Amino acid sequence: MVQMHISVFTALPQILEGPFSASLLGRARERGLVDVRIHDLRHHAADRHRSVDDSPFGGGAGMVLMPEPVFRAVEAVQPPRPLFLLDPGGRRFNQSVAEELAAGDGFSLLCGRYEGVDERVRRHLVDGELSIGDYVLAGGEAAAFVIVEAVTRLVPGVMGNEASAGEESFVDGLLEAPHYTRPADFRGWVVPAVLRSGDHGRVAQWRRAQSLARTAARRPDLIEARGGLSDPERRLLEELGQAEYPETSPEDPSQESSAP
Ligand code: JF5
Repeated sequence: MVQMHISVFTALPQILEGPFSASLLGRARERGLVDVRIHDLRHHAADRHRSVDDSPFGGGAGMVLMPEPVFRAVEAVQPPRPLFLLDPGGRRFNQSVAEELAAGDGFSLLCGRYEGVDERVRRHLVDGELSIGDYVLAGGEAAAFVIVEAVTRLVPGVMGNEASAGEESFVDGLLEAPHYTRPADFRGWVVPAVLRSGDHGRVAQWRRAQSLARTAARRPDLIEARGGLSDPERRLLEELGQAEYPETSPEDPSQESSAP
């Protein structure tokens, strides 16, 4: 078994402790599949007030994360590299980046706070910067959780069902087909008959068609990114991908919804 090592540096460890201990990730940590460590920057503060922030040179509102506690924490821990600063200006995190990180044996994250992080940290301590999207958070902790969850679920053994992790949205560049569970008729909204047919070949074809139709309708950029549709995909989409409920027909009144 190859354990994945992740270290997260933060001034607010309480934000991450709960999320990292819950659900599949918590279970994976207990089972020793992943080693996720949270490091409190305050423990590495250099003054007796345990300060981690100070006012900006040049003036202005807010506070800046000081270099001293950050350098001291990282130097004391010698965390797995690469070490990434979470910042909206970083490389955009997506499924491909998650796969890259999951292929390695570990990495570390530094959560910014306040108005920003002293530039010396960016220039002389971290190996890169990651962004989870174009919005501003109060701190990097929420972004750290997104990245840790997206990466660790790709580690073999972390997910309950080994097949699931690789079978979803973005793994082949498409959105997922609709999912249904019991009851077969919920308030008059029925499950497409093909999913109850027991014909695994037809189910697989229908799902593929629905994935293509949904992606073409909602995220045409994803279709573009995979180089458009192949001829067989185009035919499949025309045949099965049109309606959300292709099984519904006047010949089959059991499929008709009576809901408004
Ligand atoms: C942060 C100073 C970083 O806001 C973010 C973020 C947005 N997308 N990806 C990351 O990070 C928090 C706050 C203050 C630097």
